Amino acid sequence: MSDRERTFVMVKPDGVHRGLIGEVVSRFEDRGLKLVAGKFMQLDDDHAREHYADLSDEPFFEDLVEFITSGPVFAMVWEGKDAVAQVRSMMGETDPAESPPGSIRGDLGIDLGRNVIHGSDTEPGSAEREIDLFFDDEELIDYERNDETWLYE
Ligand code: D4T
Repeated sequence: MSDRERTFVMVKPDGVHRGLIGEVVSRFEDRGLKLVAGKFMQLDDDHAREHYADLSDEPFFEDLVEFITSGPVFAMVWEGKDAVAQVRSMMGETDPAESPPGSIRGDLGIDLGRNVIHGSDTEPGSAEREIDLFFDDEELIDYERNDETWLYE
């Protein structure tokens, strides 16, 4: 049980506009991860800058903020065994063109600046920080999926 953790995931504006929310959600559900929060929202400039604060010195930062605020996003929290690393491996590489077929970005994207999905990185504290930035505690729902006894030994 101690390896169960939560991670933050977001379908970016390109994924929303391309009708990929359902596909992304299905992949995590099918894997056995548990959705504990979800919110369809429009990021404002301040929220975007805070979310991507660690990239603020990058040359692509302003374009990234403009893109992520250009349309709605679907923010989620997923829970399960090693959820942060599992979600990162399911996403593929940052650049979809370098992501293997079978990964979310490898199947659903082609260009670096339109990579469909964000997931917390594996730095300690990253997932918690992002979950706090997008969700209040009462929006995180504790429950048991009724297939958990078949997903976990
Ligand atoms: P996110 O944070 O969106 O899940 O992506 P990654 O964790 O995989 O990668 P990242 O933080 O390094 O990049 C954030 C975001 O910026 C875009 N980007 C990245 C870009 O437009 N140009 C670039 O050169 C890089 C490196 C893509 C993802």
